[in-house]
Amino acid sequence: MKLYYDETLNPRKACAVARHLGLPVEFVHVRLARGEHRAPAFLALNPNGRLPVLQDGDLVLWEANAIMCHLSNVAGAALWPHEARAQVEVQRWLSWDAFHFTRHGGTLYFENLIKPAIGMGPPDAAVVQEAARQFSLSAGVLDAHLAGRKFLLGDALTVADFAVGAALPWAKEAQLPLESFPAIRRWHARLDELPGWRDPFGAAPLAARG
Ligand SMILES: N[C@@H](CCC(=O)N[C@@H](CS)C(=O)NCC(=O)O)C(=O)O
Repeated sequence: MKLYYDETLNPRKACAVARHLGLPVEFVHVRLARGEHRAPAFLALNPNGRLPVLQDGDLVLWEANAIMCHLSNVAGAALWPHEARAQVEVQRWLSWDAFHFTRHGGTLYFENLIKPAIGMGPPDAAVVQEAARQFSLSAGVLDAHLAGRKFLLGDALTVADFAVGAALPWAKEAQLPLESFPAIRRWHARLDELPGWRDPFGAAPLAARG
């Protein structure tokens, strides 16, 4: 399997799951800042021109959430659960995340971190203010849900944790307003105990990882 990635938010989900599961994945670094995702060869894999992309035999899969589920299936793991009720719960959090939590967290990540880093100018203050407001509303929902739970579905770690947590490693640089949400901070610290989550882009061979 080949996993095309850069060290950014959406590829992080797929890389972290691949490393967490210890799968024999070849990591292919596609540098967004150099425009490598707009090369014809890459667009032939993903016409959206976005990362991550997974190539597994004749399957070419884009969308980080789908890639995480596929990797879990390949490993015979239950990060994408086998049981129907749990699948629906995971799907609920993936949808919520895409439309609310990481949608607005992603905007803060883009405005406060990516734009200045690639010379697109300073953050747009109005966009930042509205994204921070929306992010805080969603964070309140998440914080209440996580109080008394280890992971989003309870005791079992799932792809939903990898998705909903995706922006948190950049919380400081993206200026995510998390001060009022202790259960989210505790959950993030728990995810940080997983080597694959903590270091998804590391260069060491997978076999050498814990
Ligand atoms: N919905 C896609 C989003 C992928 C995405 O936007 N990836 C960013 C990197 S975090 C990207 O490749 N951006 C390139 C561009 O916007 O030109 C997914 O979850 O995989």
